[in-house]
Amino acid sequence: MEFKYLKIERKEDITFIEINRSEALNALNEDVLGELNDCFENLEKEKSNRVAVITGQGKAFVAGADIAKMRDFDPTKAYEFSNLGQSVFNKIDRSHIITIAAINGFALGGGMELALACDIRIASSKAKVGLPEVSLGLIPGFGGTQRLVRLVGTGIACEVVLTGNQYSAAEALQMGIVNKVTEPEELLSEATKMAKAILSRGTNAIQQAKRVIKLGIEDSMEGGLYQEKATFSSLFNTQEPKEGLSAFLEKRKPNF
Ligand code: DAK
Repeated sequence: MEFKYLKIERKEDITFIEINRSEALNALNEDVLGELNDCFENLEKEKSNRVAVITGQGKAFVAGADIAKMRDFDPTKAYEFSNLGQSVFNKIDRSHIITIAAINGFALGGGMELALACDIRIASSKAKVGLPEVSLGLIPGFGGTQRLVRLVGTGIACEVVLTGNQYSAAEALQMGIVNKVTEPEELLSEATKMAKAILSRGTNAIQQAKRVIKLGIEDSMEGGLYQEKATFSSLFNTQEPKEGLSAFLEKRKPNF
């Protein structure tokens, strides 16, 4: 896969996606969003793509949606742009591929929304996160108002969205926005370690677990529990539980 703004590398079964639009701190315009869409569409065709790490080049993860681009929007154009961003981030959120955001620097506005669309967030101690849209007379438009509240609850989501403040990695950890903070030079190795742990587990199990977790957020407790038992049961149509359970009883590593 060749892209102008994305550098894709596959190492040890992990796909690394680096956003590289350095002249604008990796800000998201239609081209970058289009490439992210095409990248996931391609990765999803291949079952062996199971875990992806998304990061940014330089001092930013992504510094937001492209401010220069948005200045001349009318309501129709704004709706189309929001629709494009939401559909790309939904694709990432709902993908069978498990995604880890390795937040190397500024993850602001659309950048934080991209990180929120990923399944797991690891931040460098130098990262800064926030949703500054209200300081530009906007609201988050790529899913931030909805994903953040589901992740951290209404109180923290209201603080982040309504103040537009930026938060350090340590603050983001305390608020439950990121899973983990590492030294900058250890960011990718920590993401790799987490990716490898996931890759070592049952292939169907990890994909179905992600699917059920995400379905459950949208559903009632009852609906989510139904999905859980139906999926738990359907895994027994595959060889994975047999192998996993036998390996435990035979005191060996499973070979999924
Ligand atoms: N868009 C475009 N260019 C950007 C940018 C961005 N978001 N962020 C930075 N840049 C550009 C700068 O303009 C500068 O370009 P030159 O002047 O060199 O040509 C270059 O990147 C380097 O930036 P700085 O010189 O500012 O770098 P500093 O280290 O001094 O500062 C910073 C870094 C990240 C603190 C600062 O650049 C900054 O505050 N950037 C803006 C951050 C921000 O406000 N992000 C949120 C954007 S709003 C919606 C759809 C989507 C959204 C909302 C609604 N609908 C359609 C309804 C989403 C909105 C957003 O994401």
